[in-house]
Parts: sequence; C-alpha cells; structure tokens
Amino acid sequence: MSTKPFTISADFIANHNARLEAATVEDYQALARALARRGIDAEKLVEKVIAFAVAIPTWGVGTGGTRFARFPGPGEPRNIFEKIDDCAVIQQLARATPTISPHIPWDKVDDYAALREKASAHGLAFDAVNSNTFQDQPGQALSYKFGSLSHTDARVRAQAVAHNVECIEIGKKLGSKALTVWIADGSNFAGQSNLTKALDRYIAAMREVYAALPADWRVFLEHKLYEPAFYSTVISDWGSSFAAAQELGPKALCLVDLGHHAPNVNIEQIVARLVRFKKLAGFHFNDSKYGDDDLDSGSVEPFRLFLVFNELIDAERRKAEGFAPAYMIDQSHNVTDPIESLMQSAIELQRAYAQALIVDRAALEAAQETNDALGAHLELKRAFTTDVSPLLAVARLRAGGATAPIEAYRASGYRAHKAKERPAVGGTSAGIV
Ligand code: RM4
Ligand code: MN
Ligand code: MN
Repeated sequence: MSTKPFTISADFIANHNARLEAATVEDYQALARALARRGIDAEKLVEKVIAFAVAIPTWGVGTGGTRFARFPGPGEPRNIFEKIDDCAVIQQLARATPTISPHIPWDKVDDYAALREKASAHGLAFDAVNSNTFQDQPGQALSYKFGSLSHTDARVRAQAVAHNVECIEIGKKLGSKALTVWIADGSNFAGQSNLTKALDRYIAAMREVYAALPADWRVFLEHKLYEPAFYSTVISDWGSSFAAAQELGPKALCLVDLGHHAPNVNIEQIVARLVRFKKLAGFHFNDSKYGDDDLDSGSVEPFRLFLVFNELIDAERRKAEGFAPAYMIDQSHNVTDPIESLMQSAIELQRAYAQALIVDRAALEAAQETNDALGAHLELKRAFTTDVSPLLAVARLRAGGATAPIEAYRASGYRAHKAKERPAVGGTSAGIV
C-alpha cells in the first residue's frame, strides 16, 4: 500500500470537542461546586489526573485469544511499528498512556533506534520490558516445556538467563529502566517437582539476571498463582515474590498483576504490605471474575480497583519510602476492538485514581482511630460513588485529547481504514497467553 497510512487529524478532534464542549463544561462546573463544598479543589484534581500515566502493553493492541481459538479483528497491527501507531491513537484520544511496555521476542526488530524514534515521533516512550521464557521460539536451542529459570537442566537456565539479559540490552536501546520477569515454571503433578529446589534454582538464575541490571534499572518479579502450571507454580504468590526480591536485593521489586491471585484474595492488602516493605514494583492492571481473565480494567470489580488506588494514595500522602509504582495494563481483548478497550481501561484507572484522591483522609483516619467502622466505610463509599466523569473529560480536553474518546474513535473510521491498509495476517505470536 503506497498511500500514507490514515491518521486521526487534530481538526477532527477539535470538531468533536467543540460539539460536546458546552455540556462538558457545565457538568464539570457542577461537580467542581459539589467538591468545593467538601473542601476539594477540582482544579488541583484535574492537574493530578492529567499527570496520571499508565503504560500500554504492545501485545494488548492485537486481538488476544484463548486456549480454544483466536478470532482476529479487522486491521490488526502486523508488527511492532503498527502496534505503535495504535498505541499513538490511544494516547492521542485518551491522553493517559504516554508509554509502551514491549514484550520480547514478540517485539524484536533489527533497528531499535528506529523503533525508539518512531515512538518518540508519536510522543511515546518505552516502559518496562517484558521477557518471555514461557514459550519456545522458532530455532531455539533448548525447550522451556519443563521450565526456564528454574529448569532442572543448567543449560536451559543459562538460556533463560541469556534471554533476560538480552531483554535488558534491548531495553537500554529503547530507553526503558525496568525488566519484568514472569515465568510459567511450575508443575502439573504432585511429586513432579521438588518445590524447594525449584525455588533455589530460580533465585540463583535471577541473581545472574540481577547482576546484569544497569545501576538505574529495576527488575519486577511478577507472581501468578497458576496457569499454565496447574499443580504448583514457582513464583505463585506475593510471599514467594517478596522473599525472592528480598534475597536478590534493592533493585528487585514485586509486580502485582490483578488477575494473578486466588479468588477473593484481598489484593489491596497485598498492595499495602508491599508498600510497607518497600517492595511494590507496580501493576499489571486488568480485571477478572475467575482467574487470569485479563478482562478490561474496572469492568468486573471497580470497587476493588478503587480500593487498590486508595492504598496507593494513602502511601503517596504519607510519602512512603521508596514508593514509585509503575503502572501498566495487561489485558487480552477477545470480543472488543483493543483500541477501544485500552482507552476505556485507561479511563477507568484514572477514575479509580481520582476517586481515591477525593477520599477525606482526615475524616477516614478519625473514624478508624475511634473504631467507627461504618463511618470509615462511608468515607470510602462517598468517594467511590462520586461521579468524576466530567473531571476526567476536562482533564482529557486540557491535555489535548478527545472529550469522549470511544465516540470520537468510532466516528473517525480509524479501524476501517486500517482494515484496508493492513491486509489480514494469520495468528499473532501474542495469541494464546
Ligand atoms: C502472563 C503474565 C505476563 C504477560 C503474559 C502475556 O499471564 O500476565 O505479565 O506478559 O501473560
Ligand atoms: Mn501480567
Ligand atoms: Mn497474566
């Protein structure tokens, strides 16, 4: 295709905004007045929301897939460069996602300077690099079928270490400052694996990865309860992750993927604990009903998301030492347009953030200190039930985005254009995970 790829013009967004402006401003002013009665400065909140940023996962802009099938959508990005184009649209319209989290080797290219240049031309930068030792790649010498960093065979462990070191090298070229390591290592049968030795091998291998980190880099250890291993997983929970991070050293922190816990686990308390022990790396945001469902953030349990942010704001307010969490989305979009899902998810994260910011912390603390259980709960509920949508819209507008990102995106015809420009390819490597 020789014609220039379609982009959404600034004029188009300006027209969209002009049409909605009067109603947006009216709603915002009403909200600002209501907040002022509670002693809250809406303008300051808008500034905070504008500064909020969450990274887009490159694998999230393609259609995901389940273990049964993948149903590709029209105009899917066929490579990392096209993925960046889609990430740029998400940022152009919703203005909450200035960074991209790449996955290696899915996003491997020959020329990383060109990749970085392409992203920065769109105003985008690179966040944490994700390594992948949960799949075998074409031409790979040794298989990860029975594990990677914790494999019984030292040669497989060495190969997995080398891959992670390569990810650091790639990340350096892209301007990243962190490596995220999630391993699928575990076992399917009682007795299959020595639970103690497997963890020992993992920590020893991670020490080598850790040693390759530049001074200003961090490594994020991502735990996950189960899947693909169904009897035991080496880094199954925040306790294993924390202990490993502790043994590795100060550059190792624990990453919380919201879908990686047992059902009904109190994730916000895990967050509070990791903050307390100065080991919270950040998040892979998504939502779930049963397991690692990778559903859109805030679509199943928005109150839980709010409670997570409540802990984060609590930590921020009391200037918790070492508190600098990295925010990333990790979702799999199977029945929606990924661009729409990612914009909506970013907005839901901003919403939870803004709602957590308007909790009356003094009143909450007073209720907690006097054991007023319901009073304390109502302080949270008051914030959670406040509709901050107009504030989010104004933040988007002031940041140069679209008032109603999904509406604008649909009206732009972006996907239809891409469907023509990007003739369908088969499954992407980002499919069945
Ligand atoms: C895993 C985990 C990792 C992600 C892969 C694709 O379940 O969430 O973060 O990189 O899926
Ligand atoms: Mn994840
Ligand atoms: Mn996951």
